[in-house]
Amino acid sequence: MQNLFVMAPEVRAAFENVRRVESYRLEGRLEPRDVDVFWLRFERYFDDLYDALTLLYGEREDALEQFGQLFGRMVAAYAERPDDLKILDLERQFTPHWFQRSHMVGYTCYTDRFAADLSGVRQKIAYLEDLGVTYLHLMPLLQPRAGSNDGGYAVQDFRRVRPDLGSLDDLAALARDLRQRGISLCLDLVLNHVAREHAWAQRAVEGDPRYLNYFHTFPDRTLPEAYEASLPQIFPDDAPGNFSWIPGMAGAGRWVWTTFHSFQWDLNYTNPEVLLEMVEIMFFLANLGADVLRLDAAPFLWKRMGTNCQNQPEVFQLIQAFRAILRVVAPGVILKAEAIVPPDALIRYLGVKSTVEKQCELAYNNQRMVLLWSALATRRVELITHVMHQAPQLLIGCAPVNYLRNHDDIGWAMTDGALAAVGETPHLHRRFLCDFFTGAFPGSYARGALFQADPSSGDARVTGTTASLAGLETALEQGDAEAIDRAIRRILLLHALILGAGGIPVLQMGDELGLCNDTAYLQDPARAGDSRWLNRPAMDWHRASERHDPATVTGRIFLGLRHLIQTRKGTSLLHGFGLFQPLWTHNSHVLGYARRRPEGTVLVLANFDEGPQSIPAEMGRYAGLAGELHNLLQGGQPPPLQAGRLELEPLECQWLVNG
Ligand code: OTU
Repeated sequence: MQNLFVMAPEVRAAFENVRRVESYRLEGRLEPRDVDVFWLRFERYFDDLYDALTLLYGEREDALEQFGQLFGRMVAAYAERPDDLKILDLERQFTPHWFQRSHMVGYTCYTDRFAADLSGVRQKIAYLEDLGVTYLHLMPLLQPRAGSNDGGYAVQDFRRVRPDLGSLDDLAALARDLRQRGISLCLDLVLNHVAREHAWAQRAVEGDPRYLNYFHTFPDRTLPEAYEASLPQIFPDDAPGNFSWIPGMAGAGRWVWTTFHSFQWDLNYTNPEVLLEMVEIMFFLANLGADVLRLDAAPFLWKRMGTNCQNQPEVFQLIQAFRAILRVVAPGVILKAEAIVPPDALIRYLGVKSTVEKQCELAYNNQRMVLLWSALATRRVELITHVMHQAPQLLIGCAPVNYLRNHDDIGWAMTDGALAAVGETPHLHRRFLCDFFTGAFPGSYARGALFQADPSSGDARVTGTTASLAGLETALEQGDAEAIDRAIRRILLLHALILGAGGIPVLQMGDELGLCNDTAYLQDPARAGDSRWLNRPAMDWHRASERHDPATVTGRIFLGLRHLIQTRKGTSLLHGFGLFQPLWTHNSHVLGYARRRPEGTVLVLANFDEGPQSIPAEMGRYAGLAGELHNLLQGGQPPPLQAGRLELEPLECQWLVNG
């Protein structure tokens, strides 16, 4: 067996050979300078790519051939990349931290639920600009399977847009419009699985050996059971287990690996052809004009017996390969890891020491999201402060995506160790959070639902919109003005914390208007079994028309949010490059952290209590703010001080700086 590692000189020689052949082909199609740029980048990222592919596939007889194939496809995709995107690539290579600027503010929505279709989204760009959005994540929009399709995460055809949303041309036109107006487009790369109706899966069912090898399939339960022994269940409620029996598949029927639903078939990345296919889809989306690719379910890409089959070392080699390939062909495009995993695992998706700049540029900050909700329910900040203290500093060149809600559930992913450290009993605290956010706990203002309650483990997750979880739905129903006021304060407090941080804050569609839970999904058989639809309401354009009226609830939320967004954009102190220092404020209700930049420091304080609270005024000096304090969120006014203490209103957030 050959090993690419051992025969590195031969590989280099082969590479030189391919390079000559491909140069010849490239030259017919591109300006000589473009060809030079390609090779410069290829030289720069060759080692990252080579190391990753060698570790993944170096033992295979056909490794060199596969490498040659990949190479040819990179050349072709580069040759096809539109000129305007090539300029953008250059621009972003000169400003590699373009996505770290404090003007970056994201927004996530479903195309149909926001504006009917892609041309509808084009017409709503002004709305996004009004809010201050510069990054738009459109939820999966490629052709999914008919019927239940996990909100589009079961893709049947990666080369087509879902017909009712528009065409590929519409998508390219939207991407162009957004770019012209300074908004980056994020699209999903659903790379862990395909719909069972996808052509690859269909060919596999027919028994085609090439396509059987695109999936993990088994003739009987022996291996699936051995794997199951250490596998968790992602959707225990409606999709128990990790394997599905497909009668008649390849003749006698086979078990197929299906981590999520039985209609989502996991791809087999031990087969380099699968990587090649996905790389082509990545090029396709990049050349359509996507700026950010969201790597859906990234942790699951590689399976290993005896493990939970998440975050395996090969996952990071795959990401390293994807990233190196993109850096050569379309370096203006960055990767976002969708890895809802514990912090020590999450940090690996952003790169740790030796792998810095070889992993994703962005990753969801799931932990922060969960802890903010926990702090809101308990009105206490010990846990979030403790976890912030433990968290490693993010490396330069990558950024968290800070969010409160997305289209999924909230899983109470704090570790038992962290809970024990602040005196909580892990299972009781998680149980409390479920009870609190479903409104079952006495005195709770929240209105949410359970998702995937697993009686065997006692685990459950929660769904609901930000507004409903923050008490707005209950308060509106009761017509209680004070409760409405508190709910609005909670919504703004939480947003002030994702906006008053580094990384990219991303808002969930509807949160800017305080949209509450949507139970209409219960009437639709394709969605009724999935309570995550509760927090995926359709846009309410009537409510949106009230957004500038401060006398309405909608207006108070929208204008409050817009104020936070504009304040964020008005300071360089929230640029992604900064040191993050959590502080203990000597008050269990008041969260505090400092962000330091060469030009100054901002001290963020957040009172999670429903009454006024105060902290020692020396906290400012302790955080590194020497002179008089000014609250950016109050037009630069000094915060109220009383008897040597800094005062915060109920549920107030302050961003303090020196004058
Ligand atoms: C993602 O989420 C998507 O966000 C979900 O909407 C999809 O259903 C799913 O993938 C399948 O495509 O389990 O509860 O660590 O947690 O990939 C959500 C990552 C999920 C997983 C995540 C997954």
